[in-house]
Amino acid sequence: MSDTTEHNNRILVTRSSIAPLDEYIEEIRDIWDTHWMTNMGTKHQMLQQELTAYLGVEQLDLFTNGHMSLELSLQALELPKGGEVITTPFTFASTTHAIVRNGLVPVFCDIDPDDFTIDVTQIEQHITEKTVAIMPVHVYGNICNAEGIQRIADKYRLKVIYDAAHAFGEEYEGKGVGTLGDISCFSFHATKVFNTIEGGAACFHDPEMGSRLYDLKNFGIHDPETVATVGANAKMNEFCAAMGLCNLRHVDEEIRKRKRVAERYRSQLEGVPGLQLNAVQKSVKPNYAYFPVIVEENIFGTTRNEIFDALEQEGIGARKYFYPITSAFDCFRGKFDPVETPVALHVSEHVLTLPMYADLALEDVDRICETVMRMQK
Ligand code: T4K
Repeated sequence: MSDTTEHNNRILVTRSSIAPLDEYIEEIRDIWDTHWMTNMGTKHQMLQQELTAYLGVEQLDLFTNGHMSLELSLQALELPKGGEVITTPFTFASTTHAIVRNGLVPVFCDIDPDDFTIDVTQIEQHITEKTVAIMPVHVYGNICNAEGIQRIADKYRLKVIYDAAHAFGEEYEGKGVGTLGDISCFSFHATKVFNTIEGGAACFHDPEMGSRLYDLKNFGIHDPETVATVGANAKMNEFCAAMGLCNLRHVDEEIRKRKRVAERYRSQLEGVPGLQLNAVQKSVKPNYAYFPVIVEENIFGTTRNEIFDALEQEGIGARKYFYPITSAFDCFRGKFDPVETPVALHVSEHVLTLPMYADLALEDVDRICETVMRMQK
């Protein structure tokens, strides 16, 4: 549902970054000459090249959205139907849905209470003879313990597919986060640090994987008379790729501006009893994608929901990313028990993601913090 009207008057959880209109018009001008609007045109090819370099990955392919990059990546791995994929329920619907829509079974592992990514110490207890893969999430841009995950994957010969939807442009120990695992998938949705309106990418090492992914995103068509495999349609069009080319020129500045917003929040909320801020991770170059706060009502004095309502009254649209956890979704009723991941359940019931975007005015950050602090009892 559109909230355009609200958007003009309220502060929402995020606001898309868009390159200057003139720049976009210039970028799409030649589409009117060529009439080439989709099917891996020039813009698609350029964006693919530029992102491969920017993200420091070996290979990258573009998709219509982050979800299709995840869903088709799992399919490209050709995992046996009914195989179990160890993942976390503290994420957006997409992660779990990608597993289920592939005929695979999500097995939910709990999360680390500090950075909300998969708790590596608990992965092995979920491994059975049916386990085929691990699908961790760099939630809020917090990087998973990739070394620990890879050690387990190597020991049990499991594939690792990272949901890196939130982790655009981040580095771990100087290496692009997209290099982790067998495949890492980014989202370029309008709400992300870098957007192509809608879009996504899968990053991988194995060129064979590239061919399979390409087939899956383009009907398995090799040439007009050869359809080699049964594929879907998940191609990024030229208008989205053009938006990506423009936004990529500004993304470093966007991240710098987000850093200012995050620092302003921290200067006012850090150390407040009962408010847990997102972990600052060592060896990680962050992108400041989200600003989550965990509210412990027994210390702070009011609940997450009361703060959410108070912000609403001030015209501030915070969000409860990610409540409910995916194992508690209506569509999975009776299939999973959310209580089995107590940390994820607790965090989802206490988390508030405060507005975060590059152009958020620092005075607005102050107003948001004042509203939160007024609720302290
Ligand atoms: N994995 C993870 C961990 C993810 O978080 C996501 C997506 C995916 C996979 C899948 O990637 P994609 O297939 O989406 O590429 C939003 C986004 O739609 C979704 O991309 C994102 N995660 C999720 C966390 O957030 P909603 O339903 O909360 O979006 P919505 O429409 O309520 O928008 C939130 C706010 O963003 C609005 O209040 C205002 C602002 N906004 C929104 C739109 C659509 C804009 O400023 N411009 C816009 O065009 O899901």
